[in-house]
Amino acid sequence: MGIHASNKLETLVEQLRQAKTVCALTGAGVSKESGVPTFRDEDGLWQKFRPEELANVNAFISNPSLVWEWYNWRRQLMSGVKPNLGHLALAELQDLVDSFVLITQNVDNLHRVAGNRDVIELHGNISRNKCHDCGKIFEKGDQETDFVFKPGELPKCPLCNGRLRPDVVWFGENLPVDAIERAWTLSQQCDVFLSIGTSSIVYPAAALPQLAKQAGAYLVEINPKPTDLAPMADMVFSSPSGEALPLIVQALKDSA
Ligand code: BV8
Ligand code: ZN
Repeated sequence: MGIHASNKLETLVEQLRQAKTVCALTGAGVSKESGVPTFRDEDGLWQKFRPEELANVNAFISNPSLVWEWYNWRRQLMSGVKPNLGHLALAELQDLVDSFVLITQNVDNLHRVAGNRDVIELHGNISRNKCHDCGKIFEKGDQETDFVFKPGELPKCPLCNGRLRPDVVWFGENLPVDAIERAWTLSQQCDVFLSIGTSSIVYPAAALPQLAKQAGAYLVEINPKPTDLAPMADMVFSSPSGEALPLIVQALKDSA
C-alpha cells in the first residue's frame, strides 16, 4: 500500500486522535536521512566492521584502542549531522497527541536536538563518556573528560584512574534499568505504537512493539524494507521515515 493511500492516513489519524498515549520506537533508519549510516543496511556500519569486534565489552577489554577509534570516528561523523524531516515530525507529533514517549535505540541524540522532550535512550548516548570501572557518567562538556581520542592514549577516569569508554550499551550488557523498565511499562499501556526505522533484530528493544501489540495497541511499522515485525503490524508504511512522518503529522494537523 503506498503512503499516499489517503484512507490509510485517515485510519491512522483517527487512531492517533483517539489515543491517550502514543509510543514510538526508533532505530538507525530514522537517522539515515541525516547522513548517519545504519548498522545492517548494505551501506551500513556493520558491512565494514563486525559488531562482535566492536560493539561489545570483550572487544573493549582486549583492544580498547580499536573500539575507541571506531567510536571516535562515529563521533566525528555525528558532529556535522542535523535532525532530518522525520526527527522534526516526531518533535511536532509530541504536541499533537495526548501523551507521547519516544523510545530510541539510537545513540546520536538527534531526537533531543530535534526538540523531543521525553526521550528514553535504551542504548545510551555516544556524546557521553562513562568509566568502565567505577561507573561514573561524564556528560558532554565535562572539561575533565571531554577529549578527542588520540590513538595510543587511552583516556582515564579522573576519579579512579579507570578505563573511560563511550556511554553506550554493548552486546551482552544490560540496558540502563530505568530506561528499559519505563519503556517496557509504557509499551504495554500505549494505544498506538509506531516502530520506525529499526530492523527489529536487537533485543530487548525489539520485544517492545510485540509487547504493545499483545497488550492491544494499534501497531504501525515505518520502514522502506518491512521487517519480521510487519506481519503482526496493523499498518505498514514501506517508506523512508523522512517521507512518511511529515505526511502523517500533516494529516493529523489537517484533521484538527
Ligand atoms: C542484553 C551499541 C541482557 C551502541 C548496540 C547472546 C549473548 C548475549 C546477548 C544476546 C545473545 N543473543 C541475543 C542476545 C541479546 C542481544 C541481541 O539482541 N543480539 C541480536 C543481534 C540477536 N542483545 C543484547 O546483548 C542487549 N543486552 O540483552 O542484555 C543480557 C546480558 C548478558 C547476556 C545476555 C543478555 C544489548 C543490545 C544493545 C547492543 N548495542 N549498539 C552503538 O554502538 O550504537 S546494537 C545496534 O543495533 C545499535 O545500537 C542499534 O541501536 C541496534 C538496532 O539496530 P537498528 O537501529 O535497528 O539499525 P539497523 O541498521 O539494524 O536497521 C536499520 C533499519 O532502518 C533497517 O530495517 C532499514 O530497512 C531501515 N531504514 C533504512 N533507511 C531508512 C530506514 N527506515 C526508515 N527510514 C529510512 N530512510
Ligand atoms: Zn572511574
